[in-house]
Amino acid sequence: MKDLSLADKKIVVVGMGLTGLSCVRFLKARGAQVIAMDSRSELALNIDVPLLLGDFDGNRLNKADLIVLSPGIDVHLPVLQAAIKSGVQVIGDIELFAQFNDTPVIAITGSNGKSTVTHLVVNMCKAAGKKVLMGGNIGIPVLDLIEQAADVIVLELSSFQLETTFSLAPLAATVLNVTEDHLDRHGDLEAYQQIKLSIYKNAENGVCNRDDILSYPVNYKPAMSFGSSFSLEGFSWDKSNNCILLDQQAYLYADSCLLVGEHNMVNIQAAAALAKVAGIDDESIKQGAREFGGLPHRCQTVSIDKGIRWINDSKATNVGATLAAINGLMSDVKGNLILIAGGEGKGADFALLNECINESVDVLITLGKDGNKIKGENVKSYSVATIEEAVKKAAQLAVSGDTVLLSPACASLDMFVSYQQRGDCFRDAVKELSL
Ligand code: UMA
Ligand code: ADP
Repeated sequence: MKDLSLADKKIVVVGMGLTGLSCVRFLKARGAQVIAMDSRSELALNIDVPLLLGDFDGNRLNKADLIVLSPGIDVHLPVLQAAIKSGVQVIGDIELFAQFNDTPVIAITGSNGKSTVTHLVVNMCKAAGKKVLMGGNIGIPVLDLIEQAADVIVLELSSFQLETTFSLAPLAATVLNVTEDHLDRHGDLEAYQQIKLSIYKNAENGVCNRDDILSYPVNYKPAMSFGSSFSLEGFSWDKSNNCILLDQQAYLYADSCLLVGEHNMVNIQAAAALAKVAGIDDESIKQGAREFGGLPHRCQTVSIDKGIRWINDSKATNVGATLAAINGLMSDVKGNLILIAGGEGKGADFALLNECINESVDVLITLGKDGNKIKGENVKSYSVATIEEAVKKAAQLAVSGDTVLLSPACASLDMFVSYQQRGDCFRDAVKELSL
């Protein structure tokens, strides 16, 4: 481990969620003088450092040697900008990790597919017999990994995390795709895109999506590329034979894999390219890909009842994910497609989704704060108040051969504590139907 001294440094950790708590543990263990802050007015925590609740204390922030910010807190808050102006450095936990870690890192970002690709890469490394750790936005704070011995660490990174990361130098890195997300936080698409692309800055091997212009850096030579189209070089997709190709040669047939949908074939390519440039052999890559069945709440079939397929894609929290679900599943939809969508729109533009609904969706059921922005012309549309009501409505309308897809294109936080809770409610309501 690199030996940078934190002893006696005055460090303020802002935000006492998973990240903040891991930062406090890490910094305390290295002898720093830590103060914790959280804007909640009440919070009972078992931590051995002063905890300041309520409005962030500008005086304390300005006097710090370093501020470590949680990803959910906007670095543009005036009180943080004032501290930066007065010369205090603000970093996130990933930056702190980067300064102390010396295990090779494979880093994954993108608007959609991060968790799926992270798990795929982990599976591929495991198949090769490597000791592999996984962390970051996936739900495991990176500083909790740093003491553990490993051959490789696979990190899922969000734009919130990358915004406060400056010196991470991954062995392999990718931006899977860039479509509108988190614009309420980053302001506009360009700002969000630039934060995502910063993952390539110090990367030894960049792995890029040829078919997604926003995620492909200008004047950059990737180590490998992937995409949903055919290509002479790198990983590509042969749609007529349902096969992933490498340098034009058959590499992996879709029907040998548990994952389904064209977007997942792109995810497998991305993971394979990352693993390959990180030195994993082809047989292990293929084995890791074949055996991965997908994560809950991502295009997951929760029931097939009376010939109706019910799919939970609650993790589709932005327009790009819902477009991928509709387009990726269309070839398997035999009857009507009934879409349940809506929630907290995060400032997104729904025009592309509404076009896709016109073309591919037969019945639209909307709910939530921004549900009324999701529309289809000449598409039977219903507005409901709850997921349970949406499921009941869909059950009244569906017949054998139809597919009911919950793919909200919105965050869940206007109605649920998480996308998991939204997906679980959907699954439970579907189960109720057959009782
Ligand atoms: N807080 C404040 N003031 C604020 C906002 C929050 O004090 O203005 C406090 C809250 O009271 C709370 C703490 O900050 O005590 C929460 O911090 P956080 O929101 O950064 O959440 P963590 O628990 O630290 O979890 C974070 C990521 N959360 C976010 O980026 C919002 C988790 O990603 C990640 O798994 C975890 O670190 C470990 O790395 C979640 C997420 O929703 C899954 N990510 C977004 C996404 O995937 O779209 C980016
Ligand atoms: P993330 O971690 O980036 O949110 P997930 O793997 O959890 O990504 O998938 C989130 C949503 O995005 C799911 O609804 C899933 O069906 C969809 N999705 C997965 N891979 C892709 C992709 N390559 N392109 C577009 N959407 C995708």
